[in-house]
Amino acid sequence: MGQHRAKLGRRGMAALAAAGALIVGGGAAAMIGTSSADPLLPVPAPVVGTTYVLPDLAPFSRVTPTGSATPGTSEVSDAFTPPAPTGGGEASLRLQTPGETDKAAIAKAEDSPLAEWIPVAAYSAYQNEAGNPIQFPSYQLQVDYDPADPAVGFSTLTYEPIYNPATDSTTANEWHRYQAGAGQWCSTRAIPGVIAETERSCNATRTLAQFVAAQPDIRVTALVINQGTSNPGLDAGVDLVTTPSTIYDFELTEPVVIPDPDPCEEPTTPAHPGGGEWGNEHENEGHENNGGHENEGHENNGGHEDEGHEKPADEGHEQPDHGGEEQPDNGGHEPPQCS
Ligand SMILES: [Ca+2]
Ligand SMILES: [Ca+2]
Repeated sequence: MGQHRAKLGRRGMAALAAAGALIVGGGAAAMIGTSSADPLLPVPAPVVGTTYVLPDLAPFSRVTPTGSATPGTSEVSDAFTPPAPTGGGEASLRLQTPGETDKAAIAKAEDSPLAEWIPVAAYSAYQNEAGNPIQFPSYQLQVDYDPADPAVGFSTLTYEPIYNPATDSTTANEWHRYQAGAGQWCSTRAIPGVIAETERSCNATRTLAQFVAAQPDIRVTALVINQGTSNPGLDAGVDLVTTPSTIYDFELTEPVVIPDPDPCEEPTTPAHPGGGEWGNEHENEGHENNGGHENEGHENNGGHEDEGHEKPADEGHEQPDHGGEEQPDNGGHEPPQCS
């Protein structure tokens, strides 16, 4: 959008609004056109690589609790206020674990070096209600530090605000952005060189860089968004889960994208004062039909007919010796070209 805005700087707000790719969620889409008083301002186009996760949760799957764990709930919801973090649309993933043994988790397979997650892993989270106010959903990575041996190397690394009190706010009823890749993680299992047996089960934390340093072959095999067990009374949200390959944006419906209109046919272009059309026929843009221009330096100065009348390029219209011809709102003369 920034590039677009710069190019269209001369063309006024109406043209700017028309030129921006508009993206709105299903709810807001219904508002378009209901009132001319509603400002229809351009909002950022989706970041390349955004993946919308709709109520079926694909490409994630709900994790079935094992052992003594009992199922909590996981669903896409717009119930929170606000329903999503800034830039996260109109909904989020809502996780609820009312009971002590309740567990709500969704997961998807991954296959990439753990090192790739260090600069990017992040998520936004929100706490609506909590039995313990420091508890939030966690960002988990299942890893294999010995990919060559099927019997060795599995663990689950967990990032949670409770392990990162120096950087992570846990204030309720507002969205927080947690830079997991830069923070402290714990491990369910011992990992040689980085997590001792006494440190497993989240009795110690390390940075992802420390895991990679100890186990250079360590790979991520799954991404898990988890809440519980031992999170009774927690009702929380997660959105904009960033991984090395994409950003997962949980939404009730696929946002509507209104593509850029053709800049050559936009209705905001004013009528040509000489009755011609903008941008296409240069010979009709003030050279012959507007009258007087032939006496303003085209024929008398010599050579100008070649510069402005026969070449397809627009060069003649921005030059000072054609000064009287340049229009202040001439949509056809700035890139992108309309030929
Ligand atoms: Ca293995
Ligand atoms: Ca969202």
